[in-house]
Amino acid sequence: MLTVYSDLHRLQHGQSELMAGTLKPCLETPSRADMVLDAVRRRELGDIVHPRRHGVEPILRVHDAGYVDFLQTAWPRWLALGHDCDALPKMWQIRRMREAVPEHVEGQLCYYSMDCGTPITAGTWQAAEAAADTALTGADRLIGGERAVFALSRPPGHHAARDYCGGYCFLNNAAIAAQALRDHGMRKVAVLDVDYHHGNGTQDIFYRRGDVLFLSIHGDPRTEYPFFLGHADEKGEGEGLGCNFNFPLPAGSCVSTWFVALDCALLQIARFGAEALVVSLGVDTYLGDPIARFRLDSPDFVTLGARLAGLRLPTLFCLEGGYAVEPLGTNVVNVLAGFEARL
Ligand code: Q9C
Ligand code: ZN
Repeated sequence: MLTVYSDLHRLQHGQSELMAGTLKPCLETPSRADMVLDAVRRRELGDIVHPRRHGVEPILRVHDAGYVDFLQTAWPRWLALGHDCDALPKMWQIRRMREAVPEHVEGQLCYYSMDCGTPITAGTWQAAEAAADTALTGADRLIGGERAVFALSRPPGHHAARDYCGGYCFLNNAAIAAQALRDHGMRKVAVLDVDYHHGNGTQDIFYRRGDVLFLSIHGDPRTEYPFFLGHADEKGEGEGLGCNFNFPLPAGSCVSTWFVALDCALLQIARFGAEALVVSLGVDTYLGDPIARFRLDSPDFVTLGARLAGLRLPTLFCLEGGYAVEPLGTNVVNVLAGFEARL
C-alpha cells in the first residue's frame, strides 16, 4: 500500500494541554508520526511519497473562510500581544451569549476552538496544511486508480468542524479528502470513523449532505469526550437525513461488541452504494491507550483491516488518534496489512 507522508507535521508540537485541572504535556506529539512511519518502513508496506501542495481551495470546500483566515494569522497576532507561549482559549460562547466573531485574537481563539487541548503554535498552520495535502494526495491517487492509500496525516482532523478546531485537530483531513473525491467524480463517498472519540467535525461538515455517508463507532458521549455530539439519534438533516450513523458504545466495551458495531456500519456502507471509502483511522481503541477505554488488542487491528477490505472499495486511510505511542506503529500498520491480507 502506498503511504503519503510529510515531515512538516513536526511544526505542530504544542507544549501543553489542560487535563484534570493542570497543564500536562501534549499527548498529540511528533513522535506519534515517527512511530507510524517507522512501522511502515519496517513492515515494508510499500512506497512512501511526499504530498503535493494543493493550496487553500480544496480546504475551503469544507471549512469556513473566516476560520481558515484565523488559523493562518492567529500565531503572529498572538505573538504581537507579547506572549511567548502557545495559544490556548480560556472561555466559550455558551448558552444565550452572542454568536458573533470577536475582533480581538484572544476572543477569536475562544470563538474558533472547542476545547483547551489544542494549542496553536508557530507552525500550526503549516503542519495542518501539510496534513490536508497528505490526505488530498491520497485522494488523487485513488482517483488515479490506486486500490488503497495510507495518508499518514498529523495533526489529526476528525474533531475539526466547518469553523472550529479541537481535540488536537485543526483541518479535517478526512473530510477534505472525501470532498475532493466527490469533486473528482466519485458520486457517493462514505467516511467511516473508527477512532475512540466521536468524529464530531466530520459529522458537522456532512450532516446535511446526501452524497457523503458518515459513520462513527466511539465511546458513548454521555460519558466520553466530546460529550456534545455523537449520540445514536443523530441521523442527518434535510438531504442528509439517513446519511449519518453513530454507534456509541459504553466505555469499557469488549472487542466482540466493537466488531458487532463495525458489521452494522459496513452493512450501511454497502447499502448506501458508496464508490469510495475514507477511513478515519484512530487506534485509541487500543486497550493500552492512556485516554480511551475500549479493549482492542494489536491482533484485532489486523481483523479490522481485513473486514474493511471486504467492502471492495477504493479506500483512503487517514491517521487520527492513538496515544499509546510505543505500540502505535504496530497497531496502525496491522490495519493496513490486514486490509492487504499481507502479514
Ligand atoms: N481526559 C483524537 O483522538 N481530550 N483526539 C480528552 C480525556 C481530548 C482526542 C481528555 C481528546 C481528543 C484525534
Ligand atoms: Zn480519538
